[in-house]
Amino acid sequence: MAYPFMTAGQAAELINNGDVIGLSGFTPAGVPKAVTKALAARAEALHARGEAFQIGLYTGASTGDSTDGALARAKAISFRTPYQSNKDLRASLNAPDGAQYFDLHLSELAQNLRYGFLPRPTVAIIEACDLTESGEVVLTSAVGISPTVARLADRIIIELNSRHPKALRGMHDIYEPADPPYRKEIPVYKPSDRCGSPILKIDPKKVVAVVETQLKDEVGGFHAPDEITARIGRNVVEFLTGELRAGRIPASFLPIQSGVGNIANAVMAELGESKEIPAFEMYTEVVQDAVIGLMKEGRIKFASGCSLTVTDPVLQEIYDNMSYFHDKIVLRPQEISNNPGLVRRMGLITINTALEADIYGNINSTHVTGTKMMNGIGGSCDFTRNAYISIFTTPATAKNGAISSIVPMVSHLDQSEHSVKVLITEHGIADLRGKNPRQRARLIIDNCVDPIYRELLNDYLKVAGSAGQTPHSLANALGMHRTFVETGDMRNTHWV
Ligand code: 0RQ
Repeated sequence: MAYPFMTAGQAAELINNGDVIGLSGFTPAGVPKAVTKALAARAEALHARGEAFQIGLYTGASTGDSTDGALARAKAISFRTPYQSNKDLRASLNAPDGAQYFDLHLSELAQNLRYGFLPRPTVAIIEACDLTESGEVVLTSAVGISPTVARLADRIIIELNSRHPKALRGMHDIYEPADPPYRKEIPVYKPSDRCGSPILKIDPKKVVAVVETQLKDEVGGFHAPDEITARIGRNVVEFLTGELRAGRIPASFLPIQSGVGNIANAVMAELGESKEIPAFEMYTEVVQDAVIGLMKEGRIKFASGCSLTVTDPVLQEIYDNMSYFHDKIVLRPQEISNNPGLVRRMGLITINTALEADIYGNINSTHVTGTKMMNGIGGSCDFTRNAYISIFTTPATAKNGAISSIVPMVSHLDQSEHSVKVLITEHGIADLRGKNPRQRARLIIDNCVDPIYRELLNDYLKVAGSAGQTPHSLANALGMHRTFVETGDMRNTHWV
């Protein structure tokens, strides 16, 4: 059939106030960029005429500025889930009258849409590198929730992006599980197993627009590892090599999941350099720059992910060397890349980053001083709760020492003490397995807290007293946060 080719502006005209849009992509990789930007311009023009225009927005995780940024600035988003990292959207969702945002486990979004827990997407916008007349779509640098939104939506807009080569065909593994009570075991037993189809099959009759683009993924760069992130990475390596020597990790090693951001990138680089850790596989959601570097060196044998969240030069390197990378990477829907059952089955070693941890091992990855949303939980809980060993990393301080990342009680809870096995900062390792809360507090304060905060936290334990399984002084538990809000520096804290 002949598809309706048109401009991004014309395609944006096909989207109505109140539509619920599902986008391809995961993080800024593979996300549509042309129609969303045109949609933001359309919203601004309509708002200037006094007309209402807002859409609900789903995608795999975060996006880039042409999507979340442009639409947030245009006040065009009524609700958004499951994860974001754009500064303008962040400002909007933290404002009382901004976009409604709900933070969701990434593995759950597609099934929540199928179950009818969330409004059904009416329009899917899918970035593709190839599209056939019979409705075979080859996705680009990510999968995300594409299979589900393309199936549930009434209308599909394809952004056909020639930045990505058609040779990507075969790198994706598209599989949508049946819903309960008919769901079966997902047949993935090791990271390189495939259980689905290399193409996404859509109903060609639903395609209302095809927009040709050449736009690059808007993946931001990483800070080069610095002394602190390198020390965190070396501590992760020290912990894992100790586990290998003790025989608690098999000599062939186990697949690694690694989170998002600068610290995760630096930790991967240190893991790659270790002489004791054998070449390993990744079963993760975001494949970041460091993973590709280690793959070239043969340190990473295979990576299963949901996206190639790599900077453009690194993406180009993959595309220039497709014969090398094609059979070493598989991109899956996030309900498979982050599937809790598969995480437990394969025995993943998971490494994620905290904004803050408390002395008992609870983790806050999302809310600054308990109120202001940073990004979201992403897939961190999908992995942590089901890991073989779950590790959390964080620099011991933030904002030049004005914040201690380790506090008496987290101001928001994302991972509970029951799921967190190991906490690591640049100062050391707290192995929390089999420890009671008092023992955990001792290990975390002695090994992980920055020396400038050690006395303060030891004094907290004194005011907390000895009553209860998990001693706390309720008058002081959030005292470090309160002091930061009032004075800008947690070092001014005095216990009452
Ligand atoms: O602020 O940006 O103004 O400099 O937080 O901190 O140290 O650069 O760390 O880039 O690794 O991000 C938890 C946000 C860490 C990320 C988080 C400030 C600090 C800095 C960033 P600036 P760093 P990273 C799979 C897993 C949740 C999702 C997840 C994240 C900024 O890792 O979003 O794990 N994780 N997904 O100064 C106030 C504190 C702070 C603080 C740091 N205690 N209070 N500010 N900062 N600690 C991937 C996906 O799901 C897609």
